[in-house]
Amino acid sequence: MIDTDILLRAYRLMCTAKAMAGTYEDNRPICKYVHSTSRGHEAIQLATAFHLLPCDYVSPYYRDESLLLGLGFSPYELMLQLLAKGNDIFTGGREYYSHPNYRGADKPNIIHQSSATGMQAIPTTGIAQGIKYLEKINSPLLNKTDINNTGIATGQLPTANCPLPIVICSLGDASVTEGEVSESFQFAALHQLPIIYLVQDNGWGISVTSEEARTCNANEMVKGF
Ligand SMILES: Cc1ncc(C[n+]2csc(CCOP(=O)(O)OP(=O)(O)O)c2C)c(N)n1
Ligand SMILES: [Mg+2]
Repeated sequence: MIDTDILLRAYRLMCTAKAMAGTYEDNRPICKYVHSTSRGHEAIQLATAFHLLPCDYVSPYYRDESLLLGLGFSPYELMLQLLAKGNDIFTGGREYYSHPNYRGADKPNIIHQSSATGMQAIPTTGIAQGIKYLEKINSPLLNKTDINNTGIATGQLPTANCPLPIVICSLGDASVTEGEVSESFQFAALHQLPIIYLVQDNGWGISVTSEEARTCNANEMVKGF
């Protein structure tokens, strides 16, 4: 049973995402840069965000606006990137909307995003490879999250309160047809890396339907691995 406080937090953020999408649509002449909203994807994105700890790594894609809200970024912070403002916290207004990067003790780490779809797969899989290596040599460099203090902790071994980091690579269904993504899946399965590929399957890649673009979905594809 999910705690009522968590459900209320999620519902408020879903309403926030809906209001933001409506605001962008209503102000097309101002929001003239490319933006995709998280409409219809809110629940999975918020559920993902709520599970993440500051020691974790996440590579969201351009549709993961609700995930960013769930991590604690504010609508104002996100809109600074939408409007290409110099004080955008991610890239100083040099990237499309919802292309974040972040390195701080309070939230999971986000590496820089490319605007080419699926390109986060290989570098993000590389993070998982690095984490596995640090685990293997029991390195003090491996950051963990002290759940009681909700801060970063370093130390030799994971404990119940200091779990090991996890990596999330978020993808759309159409990007999974790309070679880079296949290469990442192969490598992660082969080396059993600590990564979750979150594929948000909305049946579309812009104007191309899933039937026009692929023979199977991501789940059916990875069963072969
Ligand atoms: C390498 C590359 N090819 C094409 C594009 C143009 N493009 C942007 S979004 C997109 C569709 C991606 O669909 P999907 O991965 O299913 O994500 P969705 O938008 O449906 O969530 C395409 C083809 C791109 N950005 N990068
Ligand atoms: Mg899609």
